[in-house]
Amino acid sequence: GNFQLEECGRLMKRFCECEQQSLQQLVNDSLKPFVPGYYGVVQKDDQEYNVMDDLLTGFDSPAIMDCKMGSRTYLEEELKKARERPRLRKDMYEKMMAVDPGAPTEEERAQQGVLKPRYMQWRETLSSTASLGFRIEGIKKAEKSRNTNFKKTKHRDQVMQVLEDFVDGNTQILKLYLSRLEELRCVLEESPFFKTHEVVGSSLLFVHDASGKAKVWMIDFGKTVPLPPPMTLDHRTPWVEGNREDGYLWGLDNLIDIFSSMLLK
Ligand code: 4IP
Ligand code: MN
Repeated sequence: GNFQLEECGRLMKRFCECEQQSLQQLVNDSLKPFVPGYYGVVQKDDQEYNVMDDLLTGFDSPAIMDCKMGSRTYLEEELKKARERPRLRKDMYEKMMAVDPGAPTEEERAQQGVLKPRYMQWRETLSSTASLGFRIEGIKKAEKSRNTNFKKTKHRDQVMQVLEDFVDGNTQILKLYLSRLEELRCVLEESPFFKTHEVVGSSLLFVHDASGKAKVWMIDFGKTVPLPPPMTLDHRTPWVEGNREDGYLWGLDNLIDIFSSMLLK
C-alpha cells in the first residue's frame, strides 16, 4: 500500500505535500505529543516518501484501530470540482454496488458511475460519520488478520460493540484510552494549529498490547489544509458549504461519551 517500514522505528509513507506541511507545523504545536515525529523526505525507486515515527514501536503484538474523525470526509473543493468539471467515477460506483446494489440511483446505474462527493456522502451516512462525527475504518488485533468490514457500523450500540471487542472487555485499557482522549481534547481546544486548519480524513490511531500499554495518536494529514487568515474553526458547529467546519471535536465528544458510558456498565 502506501507504507514501507524503515529501520530505527520510522516509516516511509508515499509523499503528499499537504501532509508534509501539516507534519512540519505540528512538531512545533502543542499537539506534538499526539502526532508522529517528522523526519523529512526520502527518495526510493523514483518515488518520494515522507519519513515519520512508526507509532507501533515498543508495542508487543499490538491491537490497532483506525477511527476516521469528523462529520465530513472530503474537502469543499471536491464539491466545486464536481460542479465545474463533473467526472463520473466507475470505481466508486463499483465500490457502492459491492456494499449495496440498491444504493445507486437509476441515473447512476445508467451511467455506471457516481460523482466523488456523492460516493463520500453515501459512505458518511451508511457509517457513523454523519450521525456521530467519526467512524471505525479498520481494526487489527494481535495475531489476527486485519478487519476493514465496518462500512455499515453506524449506530451508537454497534460502535460500542466493536470497541468492546477491540479491547476484549479490558476495563484498564478502556480507562487509559479514555484519559488519553480527554487529554487530546483539552490540547485540541487550545492548539493554534487546530484552530487554523480544516482537518478532513484524518484518523485517530489506537494502539494497545498485552502489557497493558494503550495510546492514541492523530495520523493522516493528506486533507488537512490551512484556512485563509483570519478564519478559524471551532470544529463543532455543523457544516454548511462555505463554513469549512469539519465536525472533528463533535466526533471526539461523541467518542469520549461512548468510552465513558462503556466504563459505567
Ligand atoms: C476512499 O473511499 C477514501 O474515502 C479515501 O479517503 C479517498 O481518498 C478516496 O478517494 C476514496 O475512494 P473508500 O474508503 O470507501 O475506499 P482517505 O484517503 O481519507 O482514506 P482522498 O483522495 O479523498 O484522500 P479517491 O478520489 O482518492 O479515490
Ligand atoms: Mn486514514
